[in-house]
Amino acid sequence: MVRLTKQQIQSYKDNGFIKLSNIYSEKELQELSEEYNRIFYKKNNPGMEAAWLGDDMKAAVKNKEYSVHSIHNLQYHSAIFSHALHNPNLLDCLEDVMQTPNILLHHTKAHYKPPRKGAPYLMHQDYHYFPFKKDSMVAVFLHLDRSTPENGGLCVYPGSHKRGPLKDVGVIEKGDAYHYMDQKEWPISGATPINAEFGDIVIFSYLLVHGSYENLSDRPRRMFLVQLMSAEDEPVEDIHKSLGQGWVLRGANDNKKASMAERFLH
Ligand SMILES: O=C(O)CCC(=O)C(=O)O
Repeated sequence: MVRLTKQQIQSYKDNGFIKLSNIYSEKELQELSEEYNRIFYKKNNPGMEAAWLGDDMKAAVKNKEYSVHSIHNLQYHSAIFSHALHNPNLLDCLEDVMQTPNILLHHTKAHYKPPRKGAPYLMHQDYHYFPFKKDSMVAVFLHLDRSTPENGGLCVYPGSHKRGPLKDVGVIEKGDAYHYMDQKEWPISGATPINAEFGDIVIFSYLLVHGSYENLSDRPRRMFLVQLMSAEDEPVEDIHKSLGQGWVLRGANDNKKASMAERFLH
């Protein structure tokens, strides 16, 4: 059982994020790491390219080539990832951070930033991708490599979540929407880097302004991300419907309709 201290909960409230170690065992982390590599290698195809597009991205990388490979909904690819979603230490911490015993899955994804040309993520709030009425949404960012600014690690504007939804200046390119902040107002260079060891997680609010650096180093940067919401919350818009959305990871969802007519809805 891993419960957060009052100070840790307060730090999350003040900063909008918290970094935690020793949530997963060494054995679990090794299994996750090996399975991650196996899946990315076995399923490798050009459709996994997921780096953001647009002029702001080109400017951020000074017109160099950049790339990030992504697989979504990993629990549909391997039981090792479904198992990771049910980790009791993780769910204990999430209960403390989210202040609810009823926790639902929104979606999962993995970003593999290759060495030397790993794409940055411009500073953004996840809110704009999937707004919810009570802003209960958090991300769990599991580091599967030691991460620093050199290999494309995460960075944040601490406390920015308190300002609520901020102006989004993103673009739509080739039919996909990319949501991010005005990069002059919220430059990556002004953000606070989060240095993390293999296995560390960062839990952060979907209102926290965050991004990540280019990977110009000679090592990869792998991450697995789980997005979750409270069962007491509901979406503002009918968007971003991922496989497995609404799966109850802890507690119960008493708002879930039980009629036959709605059995195929998610
Ligand atoms: O992969 C990363 O470094 C950042 C990903 C991210 O911020 C996001 O998907 O919202």
